[in-house]
Amino acid sequence: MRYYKHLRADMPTKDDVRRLTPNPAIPEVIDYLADQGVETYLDRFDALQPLCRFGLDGTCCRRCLWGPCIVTKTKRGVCGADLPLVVISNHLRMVASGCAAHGQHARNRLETILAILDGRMEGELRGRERVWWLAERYGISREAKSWEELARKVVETMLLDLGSIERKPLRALLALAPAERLETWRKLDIIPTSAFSEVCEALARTSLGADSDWRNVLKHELRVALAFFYGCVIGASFASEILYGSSHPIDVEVGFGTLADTGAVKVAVHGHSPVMAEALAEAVDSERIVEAARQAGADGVSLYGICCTGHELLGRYGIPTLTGILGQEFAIGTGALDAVVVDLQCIIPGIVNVANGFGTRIITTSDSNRLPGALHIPFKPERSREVSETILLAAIEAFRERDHSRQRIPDSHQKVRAGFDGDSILAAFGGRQRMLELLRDGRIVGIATMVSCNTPKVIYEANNVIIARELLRRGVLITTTGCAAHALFNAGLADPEMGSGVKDSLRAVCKEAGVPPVLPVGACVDNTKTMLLFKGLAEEAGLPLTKLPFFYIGAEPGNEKALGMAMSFLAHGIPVLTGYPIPIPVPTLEPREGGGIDDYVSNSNEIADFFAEGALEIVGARIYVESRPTWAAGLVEANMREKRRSLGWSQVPQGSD
Ligand code: XCC
Repeated sequence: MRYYKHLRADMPTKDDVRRLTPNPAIPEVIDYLADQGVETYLDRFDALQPLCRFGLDGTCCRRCLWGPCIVTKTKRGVCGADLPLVVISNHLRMVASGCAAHGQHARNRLETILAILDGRMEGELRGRERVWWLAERYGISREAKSWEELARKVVETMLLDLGSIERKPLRALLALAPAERLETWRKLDIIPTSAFSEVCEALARTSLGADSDWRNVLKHELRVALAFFYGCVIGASFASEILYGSSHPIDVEVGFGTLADTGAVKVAVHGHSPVMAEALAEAVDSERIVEAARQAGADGVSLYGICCTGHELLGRYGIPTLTGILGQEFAIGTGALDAVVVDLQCIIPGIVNVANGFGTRIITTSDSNRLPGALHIPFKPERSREVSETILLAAIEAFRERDHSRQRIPDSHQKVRAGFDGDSILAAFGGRQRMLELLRDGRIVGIATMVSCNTPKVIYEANNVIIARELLRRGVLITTTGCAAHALFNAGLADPEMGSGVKDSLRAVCKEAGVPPVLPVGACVDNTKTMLLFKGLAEEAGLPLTKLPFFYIGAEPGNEKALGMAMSFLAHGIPVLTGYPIPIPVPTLEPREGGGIDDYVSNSNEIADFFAEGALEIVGARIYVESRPTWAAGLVEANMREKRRSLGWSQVPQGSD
């Protein structure tokens, strides 16, 4: 391990990952790829060490051409910008970028709904309940003459939230946010307009000589975080439901072992948009594709999922997932995949090199996400069947041409019960009132959502898995999305039979409810489902979100989208744990000059202090940064116990019963 003193955190080497990852499939794949001379992110991460301190701390300012300026507590940039201004401006730009990214796939899905309504695309909208539900909340149910017209109005409203330049408050936020939060945000003056407008404002505000009051920049970050959630995340998640219907609990086998030779052409879908993946899922059984596969000597075409596109198909159809963002090279490195079809985001350029080593065809489908060396087949919703068949025929051709003898598939698969949402979780536990009772009496100590990405800065999947195991042992129920969910799947924690290592009282209630103690609720935009669950329980309790034992955990922060999600949960008053320092200087204790062994001064800064303390005063929650996963779980539990105590809820004995 490499120790970064100023972060007070380790970073693993490739060898550490190989020895210490909790995922049993990975050492075998790492060794195999090394044998084959194929480079992965692990090699590149090792080669880049040591990483730049100023980049890690967010103290390098590159927002104009006068610098770059490295600022410290005593040294300002050329324009006079000091450390808090540089750090928070950089941070805001990252959150704005995350907002743009989730906005991109919200737009992609919302436009698909309009294409169906206009008759430009074949298909029907399967999620009528979500349209009624939203229409009622937007106050447009009585105005529409037909169901289609209603759906159009709902989608147009969501598009306004995404991209209108009118200076009007974001509609979904007014319609869906808890009343207490609306009041808080109004007082803070952070109610956003549309997501894209707030992103533009963020870029303008952080340009040379613009907003130089770090507190005001931070206020805009909270505004962007709300636009991120109510404009983009809700837009994408609900659009998916309107298009394809809700997910339902479903049992599936997942992991690299599901690639074991079936004689089928194996195609992985990867990225975030369900639109192209859904079209492929329909086309695999078409006569033309079945026949083409047969002629190539294959037994049909099988689909697999990677990252969030994988979650979209997992929850609705039980299509197996393979891995999250950090495992994409490893999945291809099994040599089992004939093609990887990618849509939007989290598709790393390194996969082309690995794919070339195994004859796997990478097919890009969006102009926003091209890869040099890949085959590009633009996905057009209007010609979705035709394009899907062209893509699958290209995969079949790769199957025909490839050398299949170079496969090395680890025998690793896990049973998972996936496809939950707020309603199905409440139903399983007997409804809102009963679930609240379980929380009050301590059979469920608290609910944590474990979400977002993976990072090469921690041992592959380790932080997510260790924190989850520790929380289950302490009686905390977990919901999960995105790449965190893939890690928890691989560790067997979303298996409905999962029992050992779970606090007895939690195990008993999960058994009675027929659910695993880790509940997968979908892709990263489906954090809406956990938020609706939290909101429903808070309403039932008649309490603000800030008072309840809920937690947001990003154990392996890796993507700008994850920073935005953390900030949006924080703005809701839900405490955040980040499992590795994010680009904010970590406060340190330094020996006082001439002082004794216990005589230290705190070397902190305004931004770290805000996230650790100041946020508590204005939004009712704070960010914890803790890179040691067992300690991190302890912090979460302590916070939950503190809240239980102040609510007068029963105190549960610590540890396993
Ligand atoms: Fe991407 Fe969504 Fe993050 Fe995974 S979790 S690295 S955003 S695939 Ni959403």
